[in-house]
Amino acid sequence: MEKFGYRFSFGPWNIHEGADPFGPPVRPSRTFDDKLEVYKQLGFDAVQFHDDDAVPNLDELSPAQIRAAAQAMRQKLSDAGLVAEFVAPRLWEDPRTTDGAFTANDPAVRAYAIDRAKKTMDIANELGAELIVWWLAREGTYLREAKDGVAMTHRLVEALNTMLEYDPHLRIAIEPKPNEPMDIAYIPTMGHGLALGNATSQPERVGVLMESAHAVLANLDPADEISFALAFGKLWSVHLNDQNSLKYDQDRAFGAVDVRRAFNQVRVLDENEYWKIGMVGLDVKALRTQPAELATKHLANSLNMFLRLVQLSRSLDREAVAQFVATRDYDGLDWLILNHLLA
Ligand code: XLS
Ligand code: MG
Repeated sequence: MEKFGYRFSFGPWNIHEGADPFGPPVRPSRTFDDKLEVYKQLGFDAVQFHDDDAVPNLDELSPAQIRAAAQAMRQKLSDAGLVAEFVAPRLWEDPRTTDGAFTANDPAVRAYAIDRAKKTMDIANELGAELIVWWLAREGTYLREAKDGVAMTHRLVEALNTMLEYDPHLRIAIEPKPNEPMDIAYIPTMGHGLALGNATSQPERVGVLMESAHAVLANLDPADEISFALAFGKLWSVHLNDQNSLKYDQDRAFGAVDVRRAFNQVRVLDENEYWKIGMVGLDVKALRTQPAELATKHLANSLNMFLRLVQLSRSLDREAVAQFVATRDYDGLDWLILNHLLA
């Protein structure tokens, strides 16, 4: 498979059982080892981890036990010819974090969140991952009167500072999302993520991860969100997927809803040589109707879509584009692009 120098990743949660808020799992769980086989079969290079994907039940383990478990995972990865792209603290499932983690009103919960994030960094180091991802699932509110928005923003900065101080090397990529599970989240877009990073003690070590569905949920264009972060040298990872308008977070296969929107994400990444910068993460979910034995096609489809779109971006007649732009013939340009995508 010609991958044009790109490296691809996904998380173990992307092979899932199909439960939704209204119904139970529809497919049996697959073991982590079983999932590792899929990575290689489908041509992926790296695994994205939540801290407890790498070290289950880590809250009950000593620091030494955590390190040992992470070392064993690193061995397993290297035996499978894979690497770890990032580790993200899972701060949204523990009963303590019901009302937020870094932005909980209860100081004991905030202390737990920081402690857990430090453990995540230890795990990342043992796995050889260079990146921490901050998906701020419960940092927001259902009621705006419930939290002090100014204080909460400062708390997020303080949490980042504490982490940056705790580990002198790891970089942190903030993954913005405007809603879900919270009604309204504190860091909804790339702009918010970049501003937060810039307010820290070591801005050069804080960047962003752009997820397509999250941008769509914010009613923004994912390619523009990518461009904005790239312009500041801050796009350190992506979660490409798709989303059918402003609904629940769908994590559809990349390009499955809007091929042109997907094309523009790939075009912008490719024009800016993203393959030299970061990995292409595909944060996609199989449709709930998909039978268990067929429930990895969403990953294959997404990877193939990315590669097809790289080819289409590279074969686009750039001179014709320039001509249309020069004459402000944007309807002409529109047809050039549509025709190119339909060809
Ligand atoms: C959210 C992701 C999430 C992060 C990592 O979109 O699925 O798990 O990417 O925490
Ligand atoms: Mg994601």
